[in-house]
Amino acid sequence: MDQETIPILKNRLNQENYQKLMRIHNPKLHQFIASYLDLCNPVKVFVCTDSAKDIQYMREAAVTNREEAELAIRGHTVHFDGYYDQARDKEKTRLLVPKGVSLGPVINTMDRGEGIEEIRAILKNIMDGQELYVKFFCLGPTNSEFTILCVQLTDSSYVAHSEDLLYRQGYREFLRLGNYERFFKCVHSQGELTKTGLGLCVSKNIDKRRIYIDLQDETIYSTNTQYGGNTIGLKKLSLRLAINRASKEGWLAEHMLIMGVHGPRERVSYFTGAFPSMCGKTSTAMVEGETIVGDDIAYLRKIGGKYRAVNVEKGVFGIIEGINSTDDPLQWKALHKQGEIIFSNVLATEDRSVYWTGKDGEVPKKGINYSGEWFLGKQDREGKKISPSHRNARFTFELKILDNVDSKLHDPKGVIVSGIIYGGRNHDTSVPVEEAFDWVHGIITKGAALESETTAATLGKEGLRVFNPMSNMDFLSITIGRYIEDNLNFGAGLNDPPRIFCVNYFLKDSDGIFLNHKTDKRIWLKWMELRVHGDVDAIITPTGLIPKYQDLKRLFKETLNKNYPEQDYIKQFTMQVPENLAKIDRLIEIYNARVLDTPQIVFKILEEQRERLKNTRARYGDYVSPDKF
Ligand code: SPV
Ligand code: MN
Repeated sequence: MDQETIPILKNRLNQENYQKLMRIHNPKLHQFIASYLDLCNPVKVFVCTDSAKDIQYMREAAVTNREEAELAIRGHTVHFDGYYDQARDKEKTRLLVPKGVSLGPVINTMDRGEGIEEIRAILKNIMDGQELYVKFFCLGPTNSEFTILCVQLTDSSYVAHSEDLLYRQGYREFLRLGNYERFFKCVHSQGELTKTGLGLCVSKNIDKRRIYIDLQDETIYSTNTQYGGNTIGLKKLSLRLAINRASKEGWLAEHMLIMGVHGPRERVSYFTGAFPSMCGKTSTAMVEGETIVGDDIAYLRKIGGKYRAVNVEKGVFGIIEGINSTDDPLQWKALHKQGEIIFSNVLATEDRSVYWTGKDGEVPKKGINYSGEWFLGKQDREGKKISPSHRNARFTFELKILDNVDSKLHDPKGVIVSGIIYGGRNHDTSVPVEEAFDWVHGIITKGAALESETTAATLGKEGLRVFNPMSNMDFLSITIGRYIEDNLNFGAGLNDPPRIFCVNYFLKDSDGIFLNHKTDKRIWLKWMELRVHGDVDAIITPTGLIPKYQDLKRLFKETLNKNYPEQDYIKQFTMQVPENLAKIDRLIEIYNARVLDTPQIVFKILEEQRERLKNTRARYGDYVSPDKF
């Protein structure tokens, strides 16, 4: 061991914390911690074990440090991020790569040497006068082939508290594994603080916000920010490390939900699902009638010829906007229960409760939010109306708070996956649900072809189609071509590869009215579940396999007790040939111009689909009713 390590630790940690750390026989871990104590220079260090007492310490610290304020319901707290610190900072999130390495024109990288030098300068003495928390976590279930251990250093008790809700504790795993060297390392500092509403502290020096990910040393740096997506090292920041590691080792790390879909005779079939933001991922994962394993990140491995998945997390950091008692009964109930929940960037009301946009009931006239004192009609410096809660306002809770958590959440072997869902968003192109012909066709025309359409509610122009392969674009740490290749290869060697589907909840008619109700997704799930067991037939179209009317009619009746008129089916499942051809043109353009290493097979499969669409058009015209096939 480095000569310096032990004296530094002895000097900076009190007896109790020093002993907690030394119980783990891991020189590399000790050295890592010592080096950042030296650099960041906190006044105090707390080493958090998995004990209830230590977890309680973190919970209380978040309130006493004024990073969270207690609400009327026991266990509920509110946290604010700074006005300009409300979302992931894509520009300042960089992958550090050694000289000569390129990840293509789309992925944001930076020279490793320069990045480390810059971040070390920012980190120097950044924790002056602050307490540093040393936390141990486990990505994936403990004691499993999937497990990756992580250590998080942070001066934010909100970050530490959030991670306690979102991830499995890892101190015991570190003890058990002893000299385990392949842990992920996360260093976070919120930097200097300033006060906002309720006297809560927020990061002050947003100009020095940096999120750097060192792929070589598997280390994450995050500074001068609090927003979870920038600071919770174990979430999307570790996902980038995991994608890189997985690619070398032949498994996959995906931006995916995992859920149990309940079929006939108590049969449960597991699905994974990738949806870009605002495409219905969380509402699918938590849908009534099914069970949830995870809503955000999955690790996937081939074990004994089977495709197995685990949830990397054990909690949810979910968007709260729009949650109401009618459309989201399970989330609604969970959010009103006693128990640990952190509400972030919502409106705190006079009665120490919270309001978010779209919640049942009236909009309060005033309260406190991420802009400070808030009142109806308040505008920001640019004259823009400030809504009571931010569009990206969130809740953080443990999955176990939900009534429909799946019993296999912590299974170290994971669940066997029988279907994969890619969920896009377009108003005019894709049918509500469709199965791919096979693995390769699915990965390419469903996964690698994922797009989401910007809406009036998102920034920028409405109706733009944003390319987002497997909904993982923001998190890729390998080239796009290699990532698609990894996904294609994953199917080989599986005894019975999962069927691949796509869904689109956002189809509209020519008057701009949605063609589906929010609850219709329950029917698509039931249909997919029957398909993976070969229990229903399907209709072959140029783009895939679609449901037969009679099967959907029966499922609507059985599941929702609803009549499903044939005219609705025809409208929803009409093949939109010009729009599908335009989508192929867009994809080929992107894969030619913006991806430098597109596997040839991508073009081949897309061209074949184009041919099928053209033949259909020659025979039946532009818009083809499903009964023609
Ligand atoms: C997402 O944006 O996909 C999220 C939230 O799940 S964040 O942690 O910000 O990535
Ligand atoms: Mn996500």
